[in-house]
Amino acid sequence: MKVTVKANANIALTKYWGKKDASLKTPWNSSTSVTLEGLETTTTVEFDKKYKTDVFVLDGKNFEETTDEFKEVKEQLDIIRGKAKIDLKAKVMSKNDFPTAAGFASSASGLAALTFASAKAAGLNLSTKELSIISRMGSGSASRSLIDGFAIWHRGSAVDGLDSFAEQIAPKEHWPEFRILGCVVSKNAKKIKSRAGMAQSVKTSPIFETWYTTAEKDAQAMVQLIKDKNFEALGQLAQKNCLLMHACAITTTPPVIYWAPGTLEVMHRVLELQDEGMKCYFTMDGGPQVKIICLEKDVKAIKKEIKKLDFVHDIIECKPGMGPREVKGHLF
Ligand code: 2P0
Repeated sequence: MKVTVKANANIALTKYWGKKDASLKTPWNSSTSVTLEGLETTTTVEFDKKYKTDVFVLDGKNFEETTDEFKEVKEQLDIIRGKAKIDLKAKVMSKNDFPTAAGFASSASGLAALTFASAKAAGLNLSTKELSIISRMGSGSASRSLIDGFAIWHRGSAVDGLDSFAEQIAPKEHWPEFRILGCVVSKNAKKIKSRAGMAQSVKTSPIFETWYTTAEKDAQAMVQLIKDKNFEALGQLAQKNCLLMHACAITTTPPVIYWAPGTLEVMHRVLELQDEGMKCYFTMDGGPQVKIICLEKDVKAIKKEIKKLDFVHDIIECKPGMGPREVKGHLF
C-alpha cells in the first residue's frame, strides 16, 4: 500500500477567488487553467499498521499534528480512508521542485499528488472526475491539477457539490507552443494565505459580486479561446481577469495586497512590450510572482528583456503539462 505520484501545478487563466460553500469548498465562479510541466510535486503515500499516527513530511520538514498543513493532509487521508473503508494510518512525504507558498500554486500540485497517490495506495480505482472532486475538498485549485493540458473547473450548483469538478478543455498536445514564464521577484513566503484572503474578500470587498459574475463569463469565454487557439484574445482576457481578481483582493478589509515592488516592475515592462507589438501578457495569483503568458517563438526575446529588471531573480519556463501519474522511486 505504497505509491509515489508526480503532479504538476497549474496556472489559472481565469481565476477562482471565493468560496460559496466553505465546507464543500465550492467556488462562486468557474475558473480555467493550464497544467504546467516543470512545476512539480512528488509525493509518496504509504498506509501501514506500523504507523500509530499519520505522518506528514514536506521538503524535509516534519509537520506537527497541530499545524494547518498536517490537518489538511489528514482531512484528505480521512476522505480516502472513508471511501476505501480502511482505518490504517499513513506516512506522506512530499517534495516540491519550486518555491513553496510563494505564489506558484504548490497547494494545487501538492493536494492533487496527495489525492491521486493516497487513492491508489488505498486500492481505490477512481475516475478523474471523482479525484478532481476529492482534490477540490483539499484545495480548490488542486481540482484543476488533475487535468492534462487545459482545464475548466465548473462551479456547479448541486447541494452536495458533486458537479463542481475540473474537466479537460484540450490536451497539452493541442497547443504545445503555449508558454508560461514564471518570474520570481520575491523569495519570501506570502503573509496572507489565499484561503484566508479570499474568505475575507467574500465578506468585505465591495466589488465581490462584480468580480464573480464577470469571472464566470470570463471562464466560459476562455474555453472557446483555448479551443480556437486565439492567443491574443486569450492573453488579454487572462490579464484583465487577473487584474479584476486583484482589485477584489486589494479592496478587501483588511487589504489583501500580494504585489511586491518586483511584481509592478514586471507588469509595467510587459505592458511596454505589448505597446511595442510583442504578444505577451501577465497574470498573478496569491503571491508576488508574475507569470508571463506567451508563445514559444517569443520566449527568447521576452526573457532577454525581463532578465534586465532589478527585482527578477529567476525565470522558470513552463509548457502545458500532464496530469498526475504514478512513478517508480519512492521518497522513503
Ligand atoms: C486560482 N488561487 O484560481 C486562484 C487565483 C489564487 C489566486 O486557487 O482555500 O490554494 O485551498 O481552495 O486553491 C489559490 O487558492 O485555495 C487559488 P483553497 P487555493 O488559482
